Amino acid sequence: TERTTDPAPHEPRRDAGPGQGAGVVVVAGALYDRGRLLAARRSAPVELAGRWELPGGKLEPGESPEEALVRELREELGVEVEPGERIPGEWPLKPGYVLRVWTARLLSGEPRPLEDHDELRWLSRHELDSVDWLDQDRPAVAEAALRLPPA
Ligand code: 523
Repeated sequence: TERTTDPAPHEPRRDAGPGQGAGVVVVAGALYDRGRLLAARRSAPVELAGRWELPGGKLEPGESPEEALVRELREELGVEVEPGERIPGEWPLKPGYVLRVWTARLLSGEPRPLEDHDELRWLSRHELDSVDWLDQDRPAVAEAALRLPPA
């Protein structure tokens, strides 16, 4: 069912009742460059700090997931990216939140940890297990690895 009113500006976007929508959608990018995948270490909140993730953030009202991904990676990393395909599946985060992942290709810029992260690493296929990924990101990282383009 379509909402008839927009949520308040800073409310998370929610769809209709139980079983009806995805709740808050968090989009993340499997960002590729020259045969490597970008991993980002979270600096906040405390319970996630130090763990590695595919960078991204919450979908805002009116945005497509691809638009949200481009915006989040620009804000957090200072890069321009081109979204590719959706990695099949979605993974539950905290209650009411799900993670959906798209591949993305680096178009310009060198990623820097501008917001939310304190370290970034480009990982080649054989290095993917060298960081402590957030549990919820692991299945998406495994799928992303299968799609890693050649160097
Ligand atoms: N995750 C997560 N994995 C992952 C991302 C991008 C996010 O588990 N790859 C979780 C972490 C948070 C929630 O999703 O619990 C929202 O992600 P966050 O904080 O990166 O989203 P933002 O940047 O939109 O959030 P605000 O800083 O609150 O705007």
